[in-house]
Formats: sequence, structure tokens, C-alpha cells
Amino acid sequence: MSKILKEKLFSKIEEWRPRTAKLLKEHGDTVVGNVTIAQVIGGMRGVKCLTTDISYLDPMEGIRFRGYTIPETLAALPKVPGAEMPYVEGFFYLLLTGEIPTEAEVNEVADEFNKRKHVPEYVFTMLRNLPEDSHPMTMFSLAIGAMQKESEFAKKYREGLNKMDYWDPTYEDALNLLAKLPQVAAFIYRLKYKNGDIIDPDPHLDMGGNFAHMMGIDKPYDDVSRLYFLLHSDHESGNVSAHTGHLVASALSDTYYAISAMINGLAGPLHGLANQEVLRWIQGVMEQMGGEVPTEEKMKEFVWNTLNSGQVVPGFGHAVLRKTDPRYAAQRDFCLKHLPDDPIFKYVDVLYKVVPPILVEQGKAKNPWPNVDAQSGVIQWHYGLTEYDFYTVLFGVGRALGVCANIIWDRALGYPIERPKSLTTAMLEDVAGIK
Ligand code: CMX
Repeated sequence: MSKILKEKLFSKIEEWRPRTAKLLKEHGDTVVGNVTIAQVIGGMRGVKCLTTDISYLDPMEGIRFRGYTIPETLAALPKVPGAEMPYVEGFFYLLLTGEIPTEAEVNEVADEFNKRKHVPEYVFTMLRNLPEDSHPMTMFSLAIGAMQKESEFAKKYREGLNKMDYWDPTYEDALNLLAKLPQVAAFIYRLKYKNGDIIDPDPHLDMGGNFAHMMGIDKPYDDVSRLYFLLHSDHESGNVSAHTGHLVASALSDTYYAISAMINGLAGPLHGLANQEVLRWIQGVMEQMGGEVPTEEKMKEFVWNTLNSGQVVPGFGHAVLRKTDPRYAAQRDFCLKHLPDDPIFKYVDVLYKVVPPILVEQGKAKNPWPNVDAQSGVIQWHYGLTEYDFYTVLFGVGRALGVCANIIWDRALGYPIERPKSLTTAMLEDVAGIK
């Protein structure tokens, strides 16, 4: 088995360890920020208490993966021959090492993924035996949890593992799991929506190409998949899915436990499930409109009805971003190029015009602009994936890339078990000076 990625990663780990050690040893008491009562009660919004080098989210600019914006990432990475989009495998190399891989390095990682992609039969048996109306995210989380018995980390830990070596079996677990996720996801889709008519993987295809093949969807769905997995991979480490993965792994629960938990966090409608909610909401509007694209006036009415009934407008707002999400913009560019006349894209475009001013007028949302989920479902629908309950599974395959990279680095840098402190209401009243 070729070792280029692992050796490169280890050289980066050796470079990084003294930096973290120095910060802790010589600057451990330096204050990073204060925490207010609003932050304690309000979901720790903006509290600077995590660290990651995989990606950074600027409120105005959006995400950078290892310092690269989305357009820079797409331009710099080696492309799959005949495709517009880069290899997902090469993108994972970038997340893990911070370096743009050469063609040869990408091929090596793609090879590595290919060798590890056999999904154990018991996963399929278990999925077939779940209730038919199980949500795809439940099926995905359970499938990942079921594979925990394959964990190299758990095995090595039981045998006695030096803390300095934790990262090694974590890396093995991460690659073993990531290589299998596309097939597990495609299996869930075809089991649930295509009468179990399963398509076997093609050993000659890259991750995105193979996923499209196993879904049974023609080109350019391979590029859609590559773009989708890349865009959804990482959004620094405070979001619910990334933070859940980090938190669970901090107890030295292995990658399978951590990624299964990550999927559960992603399944909430305020987080990843918003992509299915957007399509569900638009379908509701389309039904009422008899399929016609509504005027801006009519759309405003639908948006206000949603707000006035105490619901959120899915696909808009963000806890950190204060501008249009560049992940939204990248998908919009794709729509303008490949599906400009799609009726749902037209709905999404009208929403882009009407929702932000309404959210500003309502005066509650700190960010009135669309996020990644506002635009992602329309592309899936266009290529025939109309079963929107499945959309968050796609987000999950992508997010696992970033969270796995983070977990490997967590173990490499020896981050401890996470354990913040809680206070009682009476203690907060005391701090506030309330008698
Ligand atoms: N529609 C209606 N109200 C919204 C809103 C939206 N799209 N976005 C924010 N608000 C409301 C909040 O519910 C909150 O109301 P209350 O004061 O009544 O509780 C108020 O505005 C302030 O919220 P905020 O500080 O701007 O936003 P938060 O950091 O609390 O929450 C998020 C962020 C994403 C959960 C929120 O914007 C939201 O619910 N958006 C819709 C769901 C969505 O698209 N989620 C996906 C986000 C991206 C992802 O993780 O995949």
C-alpha cells in the first residue's frame, strides 16, 4: 500500500507539534476573549474557544479551506480527466496536509480510497432490516455506527497505544470510513427510493464519478457530486456537525462513533436538514401556485406567511456569516451555467431577491443572506434526485471529509477531552449583580 499521503501528513504533524506545545507552555495564560452572559445563555455564539487549521470562516468573506477561497480551491486542484471539477480525493489531501497535491499524489490517494471501499455485507443487511419509513439520515448514522467494530483505533487502544501514535490508527479509520461513505449513501438511496435495485461500484472511477455511477445518474452528476462534497466539507469547527465530531472524538471515541454522532447533529433542520426543508418549502409554494413562477409580490406574501406563523425561512441566515455564503454563490454559478431555465432555480432566484429585505424589515435575523442550503437542492432536483429527504445524506458525505481531517489532527496534536464549565442561573444572577 502506497504511503505518500501518510508520510506527508506525518512530516506536517512533526512541524506543527512544537507550535502547539509552545503556545500552551509559554502563552497558556494569555487571554483570547471574554464571555458574556448572552453568550453563556445564547449557544456560545462567537466565543473563541476552539482551534483548527483545516478551514477558517470569515463573516464577510466566507470559508477558506487551508487558506484557499472556494474559487481558488477549484482552480488549484488537479481535475478529473474530462471533468470540470477536481478530484474529491485531492481535496482531502489539501485538507489534511495544507498542500495542493500533484497529479501523481492525487492518483495515489484515489488508489488508496479505492482499495478501502469494500462495504461489509452486514451493513447492507442491517439497512434492509430497518423500518421502511426510516429517515435516510437515521439509516446513514446507523450504518456508520454499525461499522465501528472495524475500528483500528479501538483495537490498537485495547492493545496499548502510545498517545503520540493516536493519530495513526485514527488516519486509518478515517480513510477506511471515507472510502465507504459514497457506497453506503448510494445504497440507502436506491434501497429506499429505487426498490433496492443496487448498482455496484466501478473500481476505475474516482469518488465523485463512482457516486454518480452508483446513484444511477448520468453526467454531469459526477461533477455535481464532486462540487457538492467539496463545498460541504468543512466550515471551521464551531458548527454543530463539526463540533459534535470533535467533541465525541475528544473522549477517544473512535472515528466511527464520532462521524455517526456528527451525522445526527447534521440532521437538525437548523443545520444540514435545511437543504431538504428548502425544497419542501418551495414545493409547497409551487403547489399553491399551480407550478407557475410567482411574481416577487406573491413570493413576498409566502415569505411573510412563513415568518408570521413563527417558522424560519429555510436556507437563509447564519450564525457566523454576514454576507451571501460563497458556497451558495458557487452553486448559483453552476446553475447559471448548466440549468438557467430550471423552474425551481427561477424560484430560488426570486427568493434571493425578496427574502433578504424582508428579513431586514422583520429585524430579527442578524444575517438576512442565503446560506449553502438555499441553492443545493435545486441542483439535485434538476438531475432527477427529487426525493429531498435524502439531500442531507449528501451533505453528510461531504462534511465527513472535513471532520475526519479535523479528528486526525486533534489526535496528532494531543487535544484533550472537551469539558467546558457550566453555571447555575443563580450563579449568573450573582455575576450580573441581581439581588
Ligand atoms: N428565518 C426566520 N427567522 C430567522 C432566520 C430565518 N432564516 N434566521 C434567523 N432568524 C431569527 C432566529 O430564529 C432568531 O429568532 P429569535 O430571536 O426569535 O430566537 C433571530 O432571527 C436571531 O437569530 P440569529 O442570531 O440571526 O441566528 P442564529 O445564529 O441564532 O441561527 C440559523 C442561525 C442558521 C440557525 C438561523 O439563521 C436559521 O434558523 N436559518 C434558517 C435555517 C437554515 O437555513 N439553517 C441552515 C444554516 C446553514 C447550515 O448549517 O447548513
